[in-house]
Amino acid sequence: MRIDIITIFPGMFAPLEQSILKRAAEKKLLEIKLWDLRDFTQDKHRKVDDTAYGGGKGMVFRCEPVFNAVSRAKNENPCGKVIITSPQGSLFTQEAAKKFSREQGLIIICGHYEGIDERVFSIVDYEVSIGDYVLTGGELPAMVITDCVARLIPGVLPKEASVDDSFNGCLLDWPCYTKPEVFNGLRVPEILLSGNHKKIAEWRCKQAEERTRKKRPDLYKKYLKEKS
Ligand code: 4H4
Repeated sequence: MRIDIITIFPGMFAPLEQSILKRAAEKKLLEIKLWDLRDFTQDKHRKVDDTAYGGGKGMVFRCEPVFNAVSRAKNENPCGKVIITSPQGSLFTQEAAKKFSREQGLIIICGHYEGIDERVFSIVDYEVSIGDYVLTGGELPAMVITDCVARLIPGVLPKEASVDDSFNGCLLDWPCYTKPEVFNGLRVPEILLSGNHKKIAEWRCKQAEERTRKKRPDLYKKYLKEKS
């Protein structure tokens, strides 16, 4: 998958060059290209924003550099769906990540703290929020979306890793343990040492149900509804 990210802070994306995403790029499963929005301005000051028509405080992202950057990205990622990160967007969920991971490509515009010329949304396919809180910029949301989508691309996660993790369906993950069997007097549940895989699977399902009921009653209600 090809993911193009349009941003005024390309230096913020170093985390995407590490770990699993670095290996995915090396395996040619994922290609991430950053575009500095300032490279698509026409003035010597490389202005990406300007004062708002109608007055009011704050600056607004100009549409021309964004249109130019998206057009340039489309040349290399012609099937890329255009996403803009914004607190006003649809909430990003694991289901949305699965949907995006099935696309041939994504072009992510990092939203701006002040606002974006409304005409930009005429070229946007999805306006996406990572949660009901306000950040200083859309770069962290772009990294969250990229990370969550990329790990779903077949072959990106090590084969022993679990794609089937929390938020798959409606249940949270069951508790997990590793060596030692006893630590600070805290024991690993005997069932996990039994070797009885059927019983272990039953215990894990019960634990996931109980954990979801306690921690995320909203998800548990959805789980019961889908189960019935
Ligand atoms: C927009 C900040 C508007 C402040 C923003 C204002 C998110 C999020 C986000 C940069 C944008 C912020 N993006 N999920 N949550 N002027 N982006 O917070 O209304 O105060 O995706 S304002």
